[in-house]
Amino acid sequence: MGATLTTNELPAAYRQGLKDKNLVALWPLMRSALPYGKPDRRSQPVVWHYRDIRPDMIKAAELAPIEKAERRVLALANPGLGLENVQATPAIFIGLQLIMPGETAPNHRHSPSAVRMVIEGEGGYTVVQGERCPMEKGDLILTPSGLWHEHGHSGTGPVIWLDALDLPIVRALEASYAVEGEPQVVRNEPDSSQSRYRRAGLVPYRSLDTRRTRYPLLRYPWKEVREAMLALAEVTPQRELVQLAYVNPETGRECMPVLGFSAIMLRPGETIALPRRSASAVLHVISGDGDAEVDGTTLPFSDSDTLAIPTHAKVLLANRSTRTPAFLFQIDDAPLQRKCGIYEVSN
Ligand code: 1HN
Repeated sequence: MGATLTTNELPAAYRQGLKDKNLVALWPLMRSALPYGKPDRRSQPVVWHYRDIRPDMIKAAELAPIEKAERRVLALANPGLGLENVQATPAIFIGLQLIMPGETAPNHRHSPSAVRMVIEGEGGYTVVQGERCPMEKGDLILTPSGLWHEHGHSGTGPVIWLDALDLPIVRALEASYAVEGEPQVVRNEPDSSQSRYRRAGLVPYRSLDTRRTRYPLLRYPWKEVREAMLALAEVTPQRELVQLAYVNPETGRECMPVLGFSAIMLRPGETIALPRRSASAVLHVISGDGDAEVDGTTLPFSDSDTLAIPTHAKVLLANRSTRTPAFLFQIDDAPLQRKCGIYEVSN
């Protein structure tokens, strides 16, 4: 393939004529739109250490009163994508949110979908569409597009959680907006992980016949996910990844349309490659110490750290402990990529 023409090689009058008519010659842009062989990526492999962020979170309680902040969030922004764009990866927004005892983050709903995972503190809860979801460390709580949600804190000490949203996608579609609402009326029953969907493999009978609820399960308690991971690890051969996907219990498919969620366990002393995928990802360390080698960059991680993994990256994960497992929570854009027909996996 020979060198392609640049815009400057076109006669000035022709260029001006195109501009005046809102036209653009594609041939000089072809290679940046469609790079050969592999995509150009601006996203960098990044690690955000919780120990560095925590003091800034606590300080935010003074600097940003909840009444004025609406949501007290520090965004984990990938420098390769421009900090002002608040993207951890091109599809994934990640923030850390702080709520203090007695505070409430007011009721609202919005077009982007969100999930939360608690990092520290007890007594936090999120009400989603009238369902009160307690937030214990490691629990995954969904607030899908359009569902009312508000947060509260009835315990002591700070509560800090990780927020993940498909905001960059919804913003790119110029479809991002929110609506504020009155406080919700909370249903007097436990969340559905403790009632209707108490156990994997069992669903309310009528769900076989009736039109399915789109989001039947909003809370995935870590206590149960952890037990399931330990049991899976027992039967998973060495050199095979111990990984569980969070799915919709009625469809068995991904629980949200754009972002996907899974838990990874690194057994004591284990070093293992992730499959190489076209999806970008964020890894959040629920517990453990180790190293992630991402496209040749080594990122050390400990409890509550968060890492950005660019699309198509080569990832090697190592658990530094020979005694305890490490647990990682993975957020990726594989569901969206599957829908677009662009999802690829290789080993
Ligand atoms: C949002 O609504 C929440 O509801 C958290 O807690 C983080 C980040 C960007 C836009 C909206 C929440 C958010 C957000």
